[in-house]
Amino acid sequence: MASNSNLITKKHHPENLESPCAALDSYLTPNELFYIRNHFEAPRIDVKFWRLTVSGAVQRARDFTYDDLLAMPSRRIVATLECAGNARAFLGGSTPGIDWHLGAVGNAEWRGVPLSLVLAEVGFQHDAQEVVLQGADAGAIDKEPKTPGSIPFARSLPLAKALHDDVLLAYSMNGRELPEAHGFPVRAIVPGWYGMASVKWLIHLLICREPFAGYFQTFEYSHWERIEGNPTLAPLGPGEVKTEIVRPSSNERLKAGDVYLIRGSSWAGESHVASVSVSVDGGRCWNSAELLDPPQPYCWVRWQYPWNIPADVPSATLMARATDENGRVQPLEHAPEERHYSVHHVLPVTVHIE
Ligand SMILES: Nc1nc2c(c(=O)[nH]1)N[C@H]1C(S)=C(S)[C@@H](COP(=O)(O)O)O[C@H]1N2
Ligand SMILES: [Mo]
Repeated sequence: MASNSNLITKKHHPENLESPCAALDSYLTPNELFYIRNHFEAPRIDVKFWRLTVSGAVQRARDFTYDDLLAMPSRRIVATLECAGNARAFLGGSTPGIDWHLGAVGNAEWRGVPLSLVLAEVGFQHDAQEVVLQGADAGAIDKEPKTPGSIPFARSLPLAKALHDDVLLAYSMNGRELPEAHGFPVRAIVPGWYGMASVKWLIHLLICREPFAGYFQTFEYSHWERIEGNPTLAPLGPGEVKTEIVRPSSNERLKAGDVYLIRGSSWAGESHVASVSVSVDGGRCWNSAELLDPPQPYCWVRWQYPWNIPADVPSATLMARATDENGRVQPLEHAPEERHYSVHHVLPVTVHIE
C-alpha cells in the first residue's frame, strides 16, 4: 500500500497516519487526507474471490459477494470517525498506544447497505445477542497480555446498535470506491461510535449467543464503568462531546490589535453539537462561537470566534468547549476511568502576543 505524503506518519509498520490539523477545517475530509489506523498489516484482497460470510445464531447462514451487496438497497450517511486514542499525546507521561495529536479524526460521506438488511436476509435465532464484525487482517500481539497466536481484528456490536438503520456495510467514501487503506471492498460504519467499531476489510459477521470479549474490547478499547461504585471494565462504544481548536496552533505568534478568527471543529458521538463556547482568558469568561455548519447527529460542526487580540498581555490561553443536544458538556480534566482513551477534555492553546 503506497504511503501517503499528505498525512503525518505516527508508525510505519503497520501504517498509522494522522491528518494535518488543517484538514479539520474542511467539512468533508478528502479521502487523501483521512487518517489511517491499522493494528496489523493491511490485507491484500482480490474482490473476485472476496466473500462476506454470515454465520452463528442465524436461521440461514450464507455468503454475500461484492455484487450481492451492490445490488441491495443502499443508504448514505455523513459521519465523523474518530479514533478513541485521538489526542492521547496531550495526556503526557508514558501512556501506552500511538501518540496521536489532533488528527486521528475525519468526516466523510459513506454509502453502503444497512447491516440490518443483511441480518434480515439470514434471520436470527431467538437467543442471538451480538454481532461480531471480523476483518481480513490478523496478527499476534507479542507484548503482554499476549494473544494465543494470530488473531483477526474483530469487534462486536450489541443487537440494538447492529439493527439501527444508520449502521452500514460501506463500499463508498465521499462518492468514490472505498480506498484500500480504508477497508476495500467493504467496511462497517458505526456512526457515533469511536472508530474501532467500524471494522475494515470485513469478511465475517458472526452472530453470538453471549457477549464477545475479544482483545480489542477488553485489553484494548475498553474503559471503567461503575456498578454500585465498583469499577468494571466495559467495551468503548459511543463517542463523547469533543472540540479541537484548528487555528491558531499552540505557541503561534499573533499581532496585538489584530482581529483574529479562532476556528475549530466539535462533535458529539451519536448526538449533535448544540453550542460551542470560547474563552480567550484561560477559562474565566466564555463567549458563544458562531456555528458554520448545520448541527446533525454523528457529524462535526465547524465554528469560529472573532478575537480582538489585546495589546496589554504577552500571551493568552484559548479554550473551546461544546455542549450537545442532551446537555452534555466537555470536562476540564481527563477522567482516569477513560484510561488512555476518549481524550475529550478541554485542550488549552497558548499563543504569544507581540
Ligand atoms: N480490520 C480492521 N478494522 C479497523 C481497524 C483495524 O486495525 N483493522 N482499526 C480500527 C480503528 S481503531 C479505527 S480508529 C478505524 C480507522 O479507520 P480508518 O483507518 O479508515 O481511518 O478503523 C477501525 N477498523
Ligand atoms: Mo482507533
